[in-house]
Amino acid sequence: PTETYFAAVDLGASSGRVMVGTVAPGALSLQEVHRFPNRPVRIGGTLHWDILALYQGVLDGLRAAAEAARAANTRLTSVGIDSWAVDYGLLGADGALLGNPVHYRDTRTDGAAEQVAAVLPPEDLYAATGLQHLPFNTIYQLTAAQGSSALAAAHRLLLIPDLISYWLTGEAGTELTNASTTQLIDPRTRDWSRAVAAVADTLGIDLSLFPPLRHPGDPAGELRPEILSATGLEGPVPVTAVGSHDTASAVVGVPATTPDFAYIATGTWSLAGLELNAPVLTEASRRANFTNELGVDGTVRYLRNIMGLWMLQECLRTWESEGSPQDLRTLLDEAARAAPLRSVVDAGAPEFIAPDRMPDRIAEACRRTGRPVPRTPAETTRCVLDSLALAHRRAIEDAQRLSGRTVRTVHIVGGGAHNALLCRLTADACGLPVVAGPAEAAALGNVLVQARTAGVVTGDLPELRALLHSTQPLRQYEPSGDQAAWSRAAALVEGGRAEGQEE
Ligand code: LFR
Repeated sequence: PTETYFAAVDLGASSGRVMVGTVAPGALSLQEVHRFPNRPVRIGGTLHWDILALYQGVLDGLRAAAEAARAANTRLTSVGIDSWAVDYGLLGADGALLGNPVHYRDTRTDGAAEQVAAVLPPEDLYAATGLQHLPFNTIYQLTAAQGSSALAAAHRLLLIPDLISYWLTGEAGTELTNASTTQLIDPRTRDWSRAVAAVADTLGIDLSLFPPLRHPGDPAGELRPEILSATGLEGPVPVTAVGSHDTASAVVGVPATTPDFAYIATGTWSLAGLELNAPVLTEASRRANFTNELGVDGTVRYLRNIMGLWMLQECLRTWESEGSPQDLRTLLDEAARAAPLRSVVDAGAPEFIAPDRMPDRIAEACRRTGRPVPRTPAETTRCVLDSLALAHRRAIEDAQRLSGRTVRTVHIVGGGAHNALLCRLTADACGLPVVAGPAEAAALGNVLVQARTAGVVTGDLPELRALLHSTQPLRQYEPSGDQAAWSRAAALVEGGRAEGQEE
């Protein structure tokens, strides 16, 4: 057949999936062959990832991918793996996993930022790594893990996609886009930061635990014989390094047709910003809490983390546990009719990172800032979506100001592209047209990098994006509504932030 088949493993904070991407000249399609829940487990007061369940989900997915390829009389050309960032597993001298990876939302990092700041001031850390301050950056996790028996026994540290890749192939590497979220990488050299390395000993961080860096498009081994027999795949099947940070793959998956775009990768998080050729490491950028994560093909993902649909997911979970489960569709319909911009909170605030009691915490934030407290689930939902739209607007404004670039189109990719209300409110808040889709941008970006490595597609990011634009269903939202009302609401959130916590 003229079609080539690729498997994309995409692990998100609430579910994992294995997709089969089919690529032919001028054609690109994606089929979900397996989706499985990602259910973190709290044990002994610590929140963990159930990494073995995720691994099993990957194997089941690869088996389904093998069937899909067989049904089309072909084989998989390669496999690519991406997941959320910053978290890692530790391996002992014999290669055994030393405990379940700790979830980035766990509170073990409380206080770690102060410890790091005492050794490397925040200004210097930002100048060296360009990473926005998030309490869970790997540098803080490693600082917090100091003295733990697992870290003491560790011979190797693998970021989540690298860990899955290692189990599938037996080969270890540290993929660069994801490594850039550790806060141990210099975005100018795209290598380990010398400034951080100089203080690593003092912080108890052993950089030699990381296997050598590899880049999107690099070979990452071949599926081991026992994986082939467990999944029914016909070997050899290479694993190709992709943008293994899901957001890096999602940015590849933005179907932009011009360079003057901003993107918002929506899902558990909203990652809103620009694609740049060089990092912005100014003090203004640090104060605005903008990050310079590394992207595919030498790019920089200049963006801010915004709470995203996590706030709504957590509300739904709370309502359900309180015995009043809500139907999301009905809730969104009601929220669309609810009074606009009545209650707004700062959807960039770290106070919303931790799980549990989300409706109460939103109500508390409204109360604290003198906003009307949402009374119903629909009003809370409207508050979350208005607040996200405002945070999107602020991120895109700040990104332009700090980078000197101008944005004419906003692309919403990821799960939130299905949320028509969120897309419409974002267009209104930004006063810019929004192009929504594809929802599976991360898997598509993953597939495209594999396909280019295999020689099935050619070109730089604009060519890959042109293929997305011509093959994926997209929806356009034109801005409407009352710009002045959005500006007033933005000023209110801004005021609340000035009085409240620093970002
Ligand atoms: C999105 C994401 C974000 C990262 C967060 C934590 O899935 O990868 O980019 O900041 O999860 O890892």
